Amino acid sequence: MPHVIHKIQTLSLVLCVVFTFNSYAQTKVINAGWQFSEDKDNWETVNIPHTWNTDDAFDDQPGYRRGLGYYKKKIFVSSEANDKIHYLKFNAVNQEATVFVNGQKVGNHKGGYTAFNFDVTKFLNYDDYNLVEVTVDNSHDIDIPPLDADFTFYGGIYRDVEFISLPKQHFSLKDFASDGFYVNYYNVSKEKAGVKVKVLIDNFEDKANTHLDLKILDAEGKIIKEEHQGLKLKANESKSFEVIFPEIQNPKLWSPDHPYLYKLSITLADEDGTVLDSKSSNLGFRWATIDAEKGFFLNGKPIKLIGVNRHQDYENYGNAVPLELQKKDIQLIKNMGSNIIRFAHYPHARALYDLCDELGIIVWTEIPIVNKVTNSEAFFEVSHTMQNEHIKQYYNYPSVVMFGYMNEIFLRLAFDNKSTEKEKEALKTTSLKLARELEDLTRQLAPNHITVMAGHLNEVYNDTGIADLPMLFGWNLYFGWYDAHIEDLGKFLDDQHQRYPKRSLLLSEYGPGADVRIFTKNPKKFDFSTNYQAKLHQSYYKQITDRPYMTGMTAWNFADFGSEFRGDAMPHVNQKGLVQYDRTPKDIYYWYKSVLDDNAPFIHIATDYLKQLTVFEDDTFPIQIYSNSKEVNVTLNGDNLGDFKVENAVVSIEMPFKNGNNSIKVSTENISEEISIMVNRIKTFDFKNFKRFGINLGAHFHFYDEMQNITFVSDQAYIKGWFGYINGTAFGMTKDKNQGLPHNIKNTNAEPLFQTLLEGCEEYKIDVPNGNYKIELYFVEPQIKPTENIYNLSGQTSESNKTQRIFDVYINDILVEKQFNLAQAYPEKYGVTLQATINTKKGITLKLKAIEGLPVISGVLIEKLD
Ligand code: GCB
Repeated sequence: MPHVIHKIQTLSLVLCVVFTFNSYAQTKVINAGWQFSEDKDNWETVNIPHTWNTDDAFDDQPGYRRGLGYYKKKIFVSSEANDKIHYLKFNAVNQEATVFVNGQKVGNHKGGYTAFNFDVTKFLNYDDYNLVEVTVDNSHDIDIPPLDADFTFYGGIYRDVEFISLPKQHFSLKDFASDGFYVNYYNVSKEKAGVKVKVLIDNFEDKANTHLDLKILDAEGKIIKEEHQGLKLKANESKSFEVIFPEIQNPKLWSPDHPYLYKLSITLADEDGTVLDSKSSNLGFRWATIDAEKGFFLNGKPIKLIGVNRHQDYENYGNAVPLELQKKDIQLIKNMGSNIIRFAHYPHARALYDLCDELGIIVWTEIPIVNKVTNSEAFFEVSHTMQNEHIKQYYNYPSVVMFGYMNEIFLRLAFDNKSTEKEKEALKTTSLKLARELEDLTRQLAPNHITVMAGHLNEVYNDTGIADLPMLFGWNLYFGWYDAHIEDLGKFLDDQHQRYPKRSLLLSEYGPGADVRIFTKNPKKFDFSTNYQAKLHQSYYKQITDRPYMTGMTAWNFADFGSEFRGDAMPHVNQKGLVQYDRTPKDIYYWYKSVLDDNAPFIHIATDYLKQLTVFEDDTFPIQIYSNSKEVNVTLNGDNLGDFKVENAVVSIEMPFKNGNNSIKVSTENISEEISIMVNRIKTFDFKNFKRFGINLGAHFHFYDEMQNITFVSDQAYIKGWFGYINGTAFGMTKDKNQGLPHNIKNTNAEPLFQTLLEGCEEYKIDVPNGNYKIELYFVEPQIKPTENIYNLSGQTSESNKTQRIFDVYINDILVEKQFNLAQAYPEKYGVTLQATINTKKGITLKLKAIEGLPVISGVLIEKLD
């Protein structure tokens, strides 16, 4: 899929330099005007957030640039700041950064998703420009997680860079780049709640006397508690202090429905009372518990956790996404009615956790140890550092309830057919060892949080005992997609629950791929139709809410996201989102809103993507209506179809559409929703209501092609007076997989047209009336090298017969292509279009005469010329 990038220049967002004066502590965001180069010869000016993979991770060339990127920028430091301590802070650089100031190396950091900083004081020149250089590397590195995962590892400096100048006494920045203080709670109940704060102070000069001032303010800004503490600091000492507030009586509790926040403010002042440094944090009083039998409880009340996973990237931006856009995600997730987000598979921007505090969304956050581990000291060390950074930087957000550290750690092992049994056992042992260490570390650093881990459908998580390490185990389950049937979910979970009754469970991932260009009245497994997406999610929701022991479920994924090697209906993108890659909601988003959000009456008619729906003769087409009401009344073109009971937030109605514009109106007692939908009703195949007719050969679904603005209808066996194949079979389709060629097809954006095809079709008839027609035929050679893409259905490759395929193409006995040999004449997986104009008095018959192998064909488009 060639990907055209329209860079939106959000100048106001990226060029701003923000100065925050915290008395004497000063933070400058230095995002604007960096020089960037891939080779140190050619430089361009860029702004942070930046990545060099926005384009190449989506083009027709396999792979994307994983290597070095160089950044440099000059910053002026005035002599008025020469008594300060200066830090450079990077909020995230993927994935390894080496930082230089004025030509001298100041430090190196490994890991692409957490913040780090360096004290650069001794490298600076005052009243002068100082050169900051950063060498960034996103190459595969066996010592840095993630080693392997289903998302694109965009390289670059993609979160804010800050230049921080501090007086000689300040809140420490040295504890894994945390804010230098940690909020803990004690005795939290409806009646009372206590706060204790651990503060880390660094003193960079002779002994000093300072004061700590801590205040708790309510949501209106009223001070409700205050603590002072005088501190004596020895020369060059780093010291931690604990300040304990007396309990607050009758606190307002924090929950998704009532996310009441208090504020903590901390200032550090010198002997004269001059403020040196200040910090603040949200405070939220809440307590969370889990019960293997009864599920999740917040503040003593049961809550079914229902929400989404989120990846951080965004169409056309890679991971370098303006924060304002990212914040809209959190708002969309809240508006859908979610009460939980799993920030997968790595820590996301901290501002988003702030928003979760404010909006009332419970957070599961984790570090990116995904699919496999390396048995090296370095890998273990980086993993430990990452979890330290993660917990210390994200500790104070009341929304963060769960800290995790591994996802599907045995995935590669499960698909490994090269290693010996001994090697596999060794890998299990190493993974388990790391898991134990990280579990211990997490419990030690975050004793009041719930520890979590997610696994995939495999007994190895039970057999090794790894699933019993965390307090809550998440299953990522794709029944009805990669595995068996939608209905198997509940059976699997019941079995697990029976076998491991003490283990608390969450369904941490589930969902099918869905492309808004694909729709069908007959949804099938692995067809990427939005209809199948609706079917799976609606069933999963019921299966989970029917089971009290399940703490909850988080859909995979909130939004479509970049995964370079994927061959979904839109290649390079994992399309399991509830919203598209540009965040336009798919219909399923509104179904979730209907089932989860009862704040206000809501109706959605799921027709957003039915572009140029075609129905034949007296056929109907099923339309889903989503609502949080109990009953809805439906009219079609003014005819009352009746009152319908809404079950599981959905009503499905077979619509007897007329040709042309149809109006559907849905009303409940107090609201109504009306949409109009264009329908092509074809009573006879006469080309009167329509000029063009497209068929998606080998497919059971319709495909709307935006470029040509036409919907290719699903295929059928020949019906006299209409169209269809005389012989041939749908290539690569099985009962478990209804996408023929799960690959990027070069030279086209219309993958679903090419990915489904007929093989061995020697004759195809289209009974058009007499006249002149332009005909386009679409082809792709499906025989390709096998891949190791484990995300495109377990173990199946799309390699067909190994012989070459040569055939002559005839339209009504006119030879339009002789000895057509796609493998010979075109690159691999290349979409080819043949065009012809004909005059016919006997309909259209396509003949693909085999010379060698079985002929293939992907689609037909016919245009009546007069
Ligand atoms: C999983 C992984 C996730 C993938 C997802 C998928 O189980 O945890 O990273 O993206 O499956 O879509 O296959």
